[in-house]
Amino acid sequence: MKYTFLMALYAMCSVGVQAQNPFITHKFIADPSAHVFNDRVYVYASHDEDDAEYYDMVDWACFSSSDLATWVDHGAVLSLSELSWADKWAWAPDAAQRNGLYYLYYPVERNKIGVAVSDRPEGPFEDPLDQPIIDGLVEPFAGKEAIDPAVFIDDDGQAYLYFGCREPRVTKLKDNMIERDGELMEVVILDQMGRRQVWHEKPKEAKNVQANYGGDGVYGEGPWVFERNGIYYFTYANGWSIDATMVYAISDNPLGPFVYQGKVMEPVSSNTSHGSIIEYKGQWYVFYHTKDISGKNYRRSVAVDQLFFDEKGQIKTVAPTRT
Ligand code: FUB
Repeated sequence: MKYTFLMALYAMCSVGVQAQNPFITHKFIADPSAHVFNDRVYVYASHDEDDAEYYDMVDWACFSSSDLATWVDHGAVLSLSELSWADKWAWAPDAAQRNGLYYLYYPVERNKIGVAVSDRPEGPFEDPLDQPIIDGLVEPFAGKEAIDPAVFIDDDGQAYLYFGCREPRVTKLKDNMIERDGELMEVVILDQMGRRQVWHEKPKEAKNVQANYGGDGVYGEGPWVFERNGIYYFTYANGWSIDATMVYAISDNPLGPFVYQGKVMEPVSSNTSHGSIIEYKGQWYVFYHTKDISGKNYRRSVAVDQLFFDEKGQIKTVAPTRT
């Protein structure tokens, strides 16, 4: 039944050339986590409801492409209705590949992260644990949000799971990818002078005045990690307001500390800015979302642009392609 449904959704959605953004237009899709699996780009993402007035998402989406121009919609790869331990808020997911299996990491209810497994990158994924691997209600950082998981597997095979809102966290994963290997650690971000960049809650009277912008290098949400030429890049949004955007810090260690460098891209139209970076066929790309189609922050659409580095490995700030 489920396979029949997915096969029906396995319709090609031609979107023309890659420069046309957003590149998925038949539904609202956000928080794109892109990966290259088997020479194909897979984008795992949130699925904003058509009439959304909040982030009340109920399932997770996946699209794939071999040319970034023509995309296959794989439908819902996992839904809240399939989970026994979560009821709401199917937010920004990520995925990883290891030992012939694919792992989907997904946050729910703003405080828990689960993992589901499939033998195919496009799913369907199933939850083998029947419980979260991160539970923000019982962890030492209780009160902060366990959202926005991002998995990075280093060349030595060690996998890391990053996540968090306002306070970025990381934990190592065991080789089976469904168990943590050790405690949660803070991801430390420093400025160029070596000073820690820490989110400060704004006083109530400051609401509406950049209340949800942490400061240039301050972590807000949406972590992503990749490695290039021995440099580990930690990218993230420095808040969720029209002033916030995707920025990055670098380190020689995937656990940090990371030193803030600057913007990955200029602010997008939506108040949230959440994306990912991959290399595909020799070209680097940044995936992100905007509200360019709907004009609504809760109804977002995914976009992709080329990304370039200078000779020192600094990211050249991307100007988002607008419709
Ligand atoms: O999609 C829901 C939330 O919006 C994500 O968790 C954040 O990163 C922001 O994009």
